[in-house]
Order: sequence, then C-alpha cells, then structure tokens
Amino acid sequence: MAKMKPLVMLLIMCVVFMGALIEVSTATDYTLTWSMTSNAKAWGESQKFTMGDTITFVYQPFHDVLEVSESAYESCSAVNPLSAYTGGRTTIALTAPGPRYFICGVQGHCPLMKLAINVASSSSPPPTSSSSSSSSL
Ligand SMILES: [Cu+2]
Repeated sequence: MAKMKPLVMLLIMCVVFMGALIEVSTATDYTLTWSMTSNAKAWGESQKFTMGDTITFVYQPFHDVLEVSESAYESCSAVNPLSAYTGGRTTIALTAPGPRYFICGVQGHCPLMKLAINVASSSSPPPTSSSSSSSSL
C-alpha cells in the first residue's frame, strides 16, 4: 500500500476545513462601490445573496440610494421610492428572500447606477421562528 504523503494529507485537510468555514459563516457583508462606473448591475448578477446578508453601498454624497419596485427599476423612475438613503454609506439588511431593486435617484444616473438582486432563503433552518400572530407574553 502506498502511503499518502503528509503534504497531500495537509492539502485535503485544508480543503475540508475551508469548506466547513464557508458553511458556518452564514451572514456576509457585501460592499458595493456605488458609482457611475462601478457597474452595479453586473456586480449584483455575479453575487449570490442569502437572507441575513447585508449590502453596504459606499458612494460620493451627491449620489443617493433608492429602493424601488421592479417597474420603477426597469423605467429608472425615482418617483415614490420604497426607501431612500443618503450620506455616502448605506447598509441594507437582506432580511427576507426575494428580489430587491435599487437605483440612484440623481437624474441621468440610473441607467448606469442600478442594482437588482435576488435574495435566497437561508439554507439552515431558522432558530425558533414562531410565526404565530397572537402575542403571548
Ligand atoms: Cu448617482
């Protein structure tokens, strides 16, 4: 029988260990440079978001972050956004599964500054989520 070289063993252990790390770390904070040139749309399509993750928009203060409906996202409409954020740094918590849509409300920016994501439901079972509407104190 051929003995496995220690280096090979070590490599296998590393791969297993890293795999375990990825599984354990559930919440991820994604940082997005929110600018005319950062191509947020492509970035959003390349990432995999899961419930519990957060996205931090980092931007120049003359931009803003508007969370909008899908139709407003498609048409770049900044009228009546679901939420509006300013200040240069905005962290969005992805607390529910499903699609989310963000645009910059500054006129002319949206075609370049738009982000659509789809949040996957958490793979691990949620801890004691009693969804009863009755308030039992
Ligand atoms: Cu902008």
